Amino acid sequence: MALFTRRAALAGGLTGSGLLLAGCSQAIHADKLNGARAFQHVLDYGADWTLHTQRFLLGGGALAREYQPSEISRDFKANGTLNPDYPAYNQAVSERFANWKLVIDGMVARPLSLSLAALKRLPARSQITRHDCVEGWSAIGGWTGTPLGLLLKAAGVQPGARYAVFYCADNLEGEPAKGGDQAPGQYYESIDLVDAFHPQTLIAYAMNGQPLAVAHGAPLRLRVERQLGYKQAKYIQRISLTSTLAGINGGKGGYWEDRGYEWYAGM
Ligand SMILES: Nc1nc2c(c(=O)[nH]1)N[C@H]1C(S)=C(S)[C@@H](COP(=O)(O)O)O[C@H]1N2
Ligand SMILES: [Mo]
Repeated sequence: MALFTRRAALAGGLTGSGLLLAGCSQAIHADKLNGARAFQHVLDYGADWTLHTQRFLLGGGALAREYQPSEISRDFKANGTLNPDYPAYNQAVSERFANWKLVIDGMVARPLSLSLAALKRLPARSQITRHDCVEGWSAIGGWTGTPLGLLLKAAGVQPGARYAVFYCADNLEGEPAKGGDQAPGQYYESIDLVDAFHPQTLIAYAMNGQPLAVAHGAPLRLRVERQLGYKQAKYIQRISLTSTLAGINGGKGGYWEDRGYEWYAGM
């Protein structure tokens, strides 16, 4: 019953977001994305996203619990990097991320480079969920963003791809790498394609109705709601599809995983 209600709510929400599609192809031209062709897939996908969601749920994929607006935590602690604070990032903050690009590459048919504005014109989803950090605190927050599955569908997942790897702008140990490259100490994360296509997995740009604050990962962060806090990569610059995590930094699929944490941080 609870599942059915949530499913109905989800379908309703997504139908509503379908109304945004009209402005979508314009956005594509304005931002000179990789031609409108790739984004026809987003449009198509938006149209049958409800179907995908229902299939997913009927297939047994559970949704993380969602909360009411009244349950949102007044004080959502920020953790890990609170500000990448280096010249290129500070410049981006001062431009309100007008020139920030989200790159989607690796094992995709059509690599994408999306501005924040282009991302915001795509169908969005909002959800209120609980974030659990292994350090022993939790907080409930509202997130709005683009379903990752929709972006990956637009990029075209190549056969053999198994993981989505998220490259962040912050380096916890040294000089930050540029534009989504890797360097020792650079924060990164990864999830499998089942979680990547989960309907609650978002590339979030807003928290509690406001643009994401720097402390919470501006301009873009991952929400992968069935997993713990360290999987929720902040400051995302690049998402790359790969068949293996070997060869990426420590090879364990994430900054904390390389330092001993579980790769699958299920709750
Ligand atoms: N890029 C980046 N992402 C990150 C971290 C980080 O240090 N850098 N810390 C992780 C941890 S341990 C947690 S609990 C959450 C904290 O998110 P918040 O600052 O929005 O609370 O972000 C995760 N994602
Ligand atoms: Mo955490």
